[in-house]
Amino acid sequence: MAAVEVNKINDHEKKKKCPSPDFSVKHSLQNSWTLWYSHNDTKSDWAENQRQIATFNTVEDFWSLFNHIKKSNKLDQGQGYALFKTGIRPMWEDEANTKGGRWLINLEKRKRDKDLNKYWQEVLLLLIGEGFDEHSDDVSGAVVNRRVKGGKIGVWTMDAHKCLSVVEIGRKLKERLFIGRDVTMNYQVHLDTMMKTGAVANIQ
Ligand code: MGP
Repeated sequence: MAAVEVNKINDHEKKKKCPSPDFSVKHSLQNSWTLWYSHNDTKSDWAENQRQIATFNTVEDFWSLFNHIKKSNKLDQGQGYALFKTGIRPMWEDEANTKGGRWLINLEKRKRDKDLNKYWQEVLLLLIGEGFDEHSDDVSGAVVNRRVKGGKIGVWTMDAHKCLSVVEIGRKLKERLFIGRDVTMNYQVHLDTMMKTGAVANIQ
């Protein structure tokens, strides 16, 4: 058989075995997520500075959003992003957060410039991929902030009294982000934070 014909048959066989992928098919996430943007404008109320940017529920829509927004370590001082399950506001007062708390990861300035966005991306993948396994339902969202002194990422859990869940979520974060001794990470109960800021009156 002529070489050209053999090649034609091979091409035909390859096409049969490996049909070209259908790029119009999107891959659904278990939850729908909403991205928020915040800025520290002391002239207006804190809640008014939280703005919804977009909502997505597929892997592809997540990446097209993430790849098109400013990187978290390039935000201006006082700005931040939050990603929460759709319907939950990124604030203590939301019903889903009132009993909760957050794992807070603090990065000093130099580490912020180098690693903040890398950590944030990993946290987002943990959230949308339900990477906290059976404890994923206890997570409401996460927040990243760029501050003068450094940067911080908070992973918010819905019930600070669910000790096992809180510990496992923290353990997973440490493991996936390769948190070392140069990064401080601790769990803060929202109610305590609210007491300190005087905001507790708003939810009683
Ligand atoms: P922040 O933005 O979380 O911390 O809270 P920042 O700016 O890094 O400063 P820090 O030194 O306090 O860590 C700053 C302030 O925003 C708080 O003191 C509150 O007044 C307000 N604030 C923050 N959060 C997350 C909330 C919230 O959920 N609800 C309300 N009402 N105010 C909030």
